[in-house]
Amino acid sequence: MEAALPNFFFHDLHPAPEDFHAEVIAGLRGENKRLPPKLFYDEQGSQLFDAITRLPEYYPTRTEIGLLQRHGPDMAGLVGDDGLLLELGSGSNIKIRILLEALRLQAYAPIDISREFLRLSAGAIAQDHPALQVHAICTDYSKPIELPRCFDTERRTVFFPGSSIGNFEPEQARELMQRVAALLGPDGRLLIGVDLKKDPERLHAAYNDSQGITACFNLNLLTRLNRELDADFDVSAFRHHAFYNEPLGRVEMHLIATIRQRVRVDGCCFEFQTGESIHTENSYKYSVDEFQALAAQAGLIGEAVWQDDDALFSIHCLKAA
Ligand code: AVI
Repeated sequence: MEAALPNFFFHDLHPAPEDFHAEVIAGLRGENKRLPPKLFYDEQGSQLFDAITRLPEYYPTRTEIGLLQRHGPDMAGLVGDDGLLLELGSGSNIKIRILLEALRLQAYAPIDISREFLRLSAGAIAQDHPALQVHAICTDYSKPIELPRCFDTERRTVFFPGSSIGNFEPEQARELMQRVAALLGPDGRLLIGVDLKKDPERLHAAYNDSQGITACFNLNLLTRLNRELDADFDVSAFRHHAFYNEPLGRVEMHLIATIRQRVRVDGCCFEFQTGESIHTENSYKYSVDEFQALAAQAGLIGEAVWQDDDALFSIHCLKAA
């Protein structure tokens, strides 16, 4: 733990590269090859994701920001004063800056797997809010989180924006929300952004942008494996593929091998046929009722839900049942 400013603390619990190794090898060994989406977020991947959030086709970020601007005071009323707010997958800090205008917090704990990105964005919040204790935690929040001991505040809010919950399989999403419910305690609230089901064409455009930034984001995963896991992917021999799988209610992202090839990852060998895919991400879309039913299975009940006029995106406020 190090202090850059008197109110800024950085807790580095980043998983070691060996922790990724087993997941990557197991994912590529299966009959249907897959890689976990959390691997997107190295420094370059976080910057590419930031660029995605500004694309004209990618409506979720600006729509969620609009909801926070419009309903921030109502959210603050439900969350209450002087508590701790944990943000899962904090990334860049645009959304929390809007909430901080409305909330009166004692402490803010952004949690993200991308170390330098987190250090910079959380440090900037600490600088601009000298009365706020900022405890940045670099870790994989898809696993159970050990909170530093300084977090004994009674009132806890978890802010989980961006519809990152949609990147989990519904069963894993339920487990994650169950862990969040235990963290919240009786007075806590979960404020969670959830992308809504909508016209498939709009979804297709959001994940197949005309500038090709989403394609770069997807392909960067292979560059990362080359660098960090001693792999030898020829990145130019794969292409981005994304589509809405309507029966399953999710956008799927894949990397498709354009030629037959053999790749080595950390000494292990993998064969690819032409057209074979590595499934890199699912992004589930939920109606308000579907999401509330999932949250109920995790022991959370809805207190309020906000959505934009075009019904593109929702923010739910949930509390322990
Ligand atoms: C972070 N997550 C919610 C994004 C999404 O929309 O599923 C990641 C993303 N993938 C492609 N574009 C954006």
